[in-house]
Formats: sequence, C-alpha cells, structure tokens
Amino acid sequence: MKKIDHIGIAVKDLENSNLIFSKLFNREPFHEENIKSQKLIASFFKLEDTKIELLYPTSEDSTVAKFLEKKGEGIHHVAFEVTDIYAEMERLKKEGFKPLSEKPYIGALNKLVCFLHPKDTNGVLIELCQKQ
Ligand code: CMX
Repeated sequence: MKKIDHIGIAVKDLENSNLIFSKLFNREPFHEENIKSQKLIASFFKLEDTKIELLYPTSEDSTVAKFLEKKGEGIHHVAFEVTDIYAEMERLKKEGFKPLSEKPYIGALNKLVCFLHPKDTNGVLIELCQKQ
C-alpha cells in the first residue's frame, strides 16, 4: 500500500457539510459524483495529495444510510492507494483478510476499488483503490 488516498465521512446534509468543510479547508469541493451503484453522492475536497470524501446516501438501503442510522455522522472509511489492486487483494487473502467483493470494481473518480470488512480490521472499513 502506498499512502492514504482519501478518508470518507458519512453526512446527513450534503449542502451543509460542503459548507462546513469549505470553511474548514478554505476551498470548494473539486468534484461531486452521483455513484449510482453505491446509492450515494460523493463530494471531494483536495488537500495536497490526499482527499476528503463526503458521503451522502441517495436511498434508504444505501450502505451509507445504514451506517448513519447505526453510528451517526463521522468517519466511514479510510482508502489506501495501491499500484496493483489484484496483487494486493491476493496478498491480503493469503494473510487471512476477506475482501468484500471477489473482484475490484469501478468506484468514485473512475478508480478500481475493493473493501475489507470493518470486523476484520479493528472496526475500520478499509478501501483499496487504484488509478486506471
Ligand atoms: N465502519 C465501521 N463499522 C461499520 C461500517 C463502517 N463503515 N459499516 C458497518 N459497520 C458495522 C456495523 O456497525 C455493524 O456492527 P455491529 O455488528 O457491531 O452492529 C456491522 O458492521 C454490520 O453492519 P450492517 O449495518 O449490518 O452492515 P452490512 O454488514 O450490511 O454492511 C459493509 C457493512 C461494510 C459490508 C458494507 O457497508 C459494505 O459493503 N461496504 C463497502 C462499500 C461501501 O461502503 N461503499 C460506500 C463508499 C463508496 C465510495 O467511497 O465510493
């Protein structure tokens, strides 16, 4: 794994959270994306070579809606950039981790992504992501 690519934060009111984080970072989000497969809208802020991703569910059965219901607003996942996601998934499987999908899929910003269940990683949902 190379570095933290971004940290995902689950929010209940995207407009208000965009304002809060715009004030905090003194800049506007650089990208907003409706990720239909994940039933959420993601809003990204760039801080040098890392990012903050605000996650707003668009449906009650979104994983982020479930998270907000159970845990409330806050850090939802930490994403790490990898150079070869297939090799990294194989390495992690050999170490006993169970990726949540058999193969990586296209996530936000057109990256290849996969997740590890928070139960396997001390309560923190981990994302691997690879630039294409
Ligand atoms: N961080 C920490 N714990 C989490 C969590 C998270 N993000 N999401 C769920 N949990 C915990 C729950 O609190 C619950 O704990 P308890 O058993 O102690 O109550 C347990 O995990 C199971 O939770 P659940 O509500 O039943 O949720 P599911 O098992 O149905 O789903 C997960 C959990 C991780 C498998 C699902 O959220 C998932 O597939 N995530 C990967 C995809 C994703 O998160 N996409 C959104 C971001 C996409 C993007 O950034 O582009």
